[in-house]
Amino acid sequence: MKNSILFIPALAAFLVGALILSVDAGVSSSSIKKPSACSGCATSACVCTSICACGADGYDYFAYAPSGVMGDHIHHKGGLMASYRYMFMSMQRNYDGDSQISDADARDDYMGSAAEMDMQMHMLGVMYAPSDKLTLMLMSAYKESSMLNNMMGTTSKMRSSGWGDVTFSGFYSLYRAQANSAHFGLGVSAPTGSIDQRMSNGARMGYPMQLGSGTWDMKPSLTWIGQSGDWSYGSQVSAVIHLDENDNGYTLGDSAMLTSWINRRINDWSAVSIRLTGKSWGNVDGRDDEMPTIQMGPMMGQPMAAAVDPDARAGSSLDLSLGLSLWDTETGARFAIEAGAPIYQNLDGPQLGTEWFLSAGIQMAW
Ligand SMILES: [Cu+2]
Repeated sequence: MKNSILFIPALAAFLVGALILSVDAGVSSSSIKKPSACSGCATSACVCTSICACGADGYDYFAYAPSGVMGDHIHHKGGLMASYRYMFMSMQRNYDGDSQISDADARDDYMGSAAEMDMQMHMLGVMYAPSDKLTLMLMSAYKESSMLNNMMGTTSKMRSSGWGDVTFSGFYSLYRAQANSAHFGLGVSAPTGSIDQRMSNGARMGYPMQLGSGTWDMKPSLTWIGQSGDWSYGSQVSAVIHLDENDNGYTLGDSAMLTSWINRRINDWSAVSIRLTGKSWGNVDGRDDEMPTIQMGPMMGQPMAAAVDPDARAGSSLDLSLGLSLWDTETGARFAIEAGAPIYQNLDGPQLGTEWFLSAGIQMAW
């Protein structure tokens, strides 16, 4: 784990270095070559956000959000895109409120505690625009999670893996001008992911180890993107609203997020980014009766550990992340990577806090 902790400052140093170099080199919009796919496009006739005045369909990804942002862009009529994105999140310490607590303290009101958790996601997405106003997106993810538990002095690791929920979204263009644009998104997530992942003893794993929400969910979002010379920037506000109750008797907490980013162009095929994300999410409503409870004593019937406690799930956080984006001006391929960590988190504890996260993906547009 030492290596992973060193990774963040290393990436930060690299990105800051690249940013300084690009500023030193005095890259200006006039020195940026128009991608060849954009050459036939007269600036005055185009209605898009990009510097080359062709937007994503001209394979200039400069105005796109960093890797970790979903639904950040729309396409021109007939535009098609396929994407693969890998996401990783590491949790290594328990929190109560905004302070870290020991694993022993995390067991105070329980018999066990989680000491570590890793989550990985392989996200596949496809986008298609039936018109200039509307872009459709279908997305799902294969998830792999592992959690290290400490139950009265003995540690054990549990794992879950499988496909998560499938989200179908529509993004509607509110306006599009040369320097900025805005769109509204509405996603509907179907409960295709399992909420029945079990431990070797047959009891159901805790809420964060399950693969889906078990409910139909609404995912509204509003995105704004702007651009000025070698800088592009944007902001997105989004929410996840879980509708009714799932088959196991609970509803995951709703969440809301506001994220804002700035990209700095390095040359006509790369950019670096910095992003700040604030989010807040609620506790589980109801409870899964097949998650383990304490079997005797004064706490009988209470959740065995915080991971199976519906009232130890809520929180809020402020995350800082740095990214690098590389694209091919000829083929429409983009590679983007982003990594970050919370600079503040306040959790309904005891609850594992996020240590750092990463997302890396490739997109291909036609
Ligand atoms: Cu797309």
